[in-house]
Amino acid sequence: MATNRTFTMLKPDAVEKGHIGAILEKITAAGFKIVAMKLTQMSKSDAETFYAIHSERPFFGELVQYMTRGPIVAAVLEKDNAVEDFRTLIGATNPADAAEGTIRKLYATSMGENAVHGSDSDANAAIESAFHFAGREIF
Ligand code: IDP
Ligand code: MG
Repeated sequence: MATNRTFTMLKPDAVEKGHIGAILEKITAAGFKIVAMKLTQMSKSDAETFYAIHSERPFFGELVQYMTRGPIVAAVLEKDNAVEDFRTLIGATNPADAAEGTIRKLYATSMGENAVHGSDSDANAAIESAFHFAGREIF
């Protein structure tokens, strides 16, 4: 996958609160092009695999419970410098620390329920996109 792409999820809290449209508007207004997108729900084993890097962390069980409790929007986004620029757009993991105007500052509830995921590297963007999408679903 090209390195000008990143992977995102609008997490269950954002979907439950009806924030899909507002968040997608922020994303496209910031210059990201949507090249794959779907409403889906992760199983327990999906979430355990997706977040395997955090399996030893004390919040892992809570994270899996949260991420599987309802539908998410998964998407692949394209823009120059996509990974870094998207992390800037979403803001810090803890919304209390997130900059004004960022998606997490606007829509996240807490460190755990923080509305949106953004890949942290080009390599992880490719892995995470392939986890959620078949090649023919990415344009
Ligand atoms: P990131 O999403 O900003 O990259 P990570 O450290 O990779 O943050 O953590 C992955 C996800 O795990 C976070 O987005 C959040 O949903 C959850 N998480 C991280 N730290 C905590 C915590 O201390 N308590 C509960 N959930 C957490
Ligand atoms: Mg992360």
